[in-house]
Amino acid sequence: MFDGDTLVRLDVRQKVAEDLESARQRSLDLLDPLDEDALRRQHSPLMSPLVWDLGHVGNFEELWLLREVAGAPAVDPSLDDMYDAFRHPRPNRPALPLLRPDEARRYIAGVRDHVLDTLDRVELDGGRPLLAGGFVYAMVVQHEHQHDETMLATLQLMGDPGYRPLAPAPPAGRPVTGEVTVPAGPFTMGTDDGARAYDNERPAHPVDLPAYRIDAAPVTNGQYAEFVAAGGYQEPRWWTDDGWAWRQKADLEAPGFWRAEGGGTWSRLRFGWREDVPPDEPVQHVCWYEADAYARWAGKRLPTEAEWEKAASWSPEGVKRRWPWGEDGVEERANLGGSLYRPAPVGAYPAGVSAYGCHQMVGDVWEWTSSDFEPYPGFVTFPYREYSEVFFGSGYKVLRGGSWAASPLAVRTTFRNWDYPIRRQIFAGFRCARDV
Ligand code: AVJ
Ligand code: FE
Repeated sequence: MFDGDTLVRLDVRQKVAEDLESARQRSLDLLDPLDEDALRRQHSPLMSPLVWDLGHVGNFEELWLLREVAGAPAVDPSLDDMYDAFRHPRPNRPALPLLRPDEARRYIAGVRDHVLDTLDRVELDGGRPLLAGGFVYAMVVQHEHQHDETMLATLQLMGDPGYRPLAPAPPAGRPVTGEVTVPAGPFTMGTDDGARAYDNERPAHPVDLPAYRIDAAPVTNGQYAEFVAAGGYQEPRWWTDDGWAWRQKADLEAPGFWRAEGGGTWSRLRFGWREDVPPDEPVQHVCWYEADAYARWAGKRLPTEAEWEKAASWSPEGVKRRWPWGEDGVEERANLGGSLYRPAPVGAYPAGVSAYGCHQMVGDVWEWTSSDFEPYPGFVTFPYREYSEVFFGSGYKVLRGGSWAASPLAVRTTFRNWDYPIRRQIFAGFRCARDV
């Protein structure tokens, strides 16, 4: 006989083992088609060699689940140095004495075997906040999925040979136009979920917003192409001063990976293969400055992250939702998890609308907000400063919602991502908002 608590703990362990396993399967599958050179090379100075990501997820797992949780000795202390992201910034990583792909795979598999051996004996509810509700395990699973998304961004930047994953066709879209109005009033921003959420999503706190309008769907390629055709990249008045300076310096003319084909039509490179730009898909590979300029041209602005989160997670009845539509059921309701390898067209997930009527708030593309990455009132670092705290106040802009490449285990309506306003290697787009 098990009492209720024992049953809950058994479920948590089983879920942990499954989630670790599926994250690892995803990492290995992503890299499986690549030869040793493609894994070892640096495809962009913004990114790591793919074998570094692979070893790093295993080292992160070793540091937290073996050394910190189980008190195990280091497998090899030199690996801790090599996979320390702060000691070795991305441009320097190709010069490291990286493990060969087979060595990296063996290292991370060894760590994993040891982790699964220790899982039965770990005291999840013994009062250590790190372990409560399985937090540290969820953190390691999220970390691996985050690096899987990072590896997909690297693969998007890889030149020859193109990467051609097997992917089903996305579901059909349907027109979604216009805006929804979110009435004035307070909502609960962030969460107190100590089992999954990162420190930067906590604590839950009230935020009172005036009424605003927000687009019912992300801005599409077709809409963005109108901005380009209207000379948006030639008109400083749509851009902030910093944005215009960057547009000049980087010679921006259109979203990343687009090429003009004449007569106002565009092609794009997707994983190294050229194709027509699909007009109904949310635009991606735009930087914050481009998103901000488009919004001004359209007579609107970017939403603040509070506006984004209220439209995504709050209901008129005053209930906070984990997902825009409710508590579970991501399948069929959002393009997350990476299996499509692209955004789906606008309107493809009518069952995924938020209470206020916004489509595709999670999945498809990360959405730039107007907000800087800052701590919430009452923020407490947990469990390490280098996840969030060291990035506060450094000019990062917040992105919300997760892209097609993000795992449902690593996204929720309270999840906060961040990057510099010049960056467009991530799978980022946006929607607009305005005052009522
Ligand atoms: C939260 C996506 C900005 O990739 O830099 C991975 C996540 N932190 N390893 C990043 C992360 C440590 C982070 N982002
Ligand atoms: Fe990392």
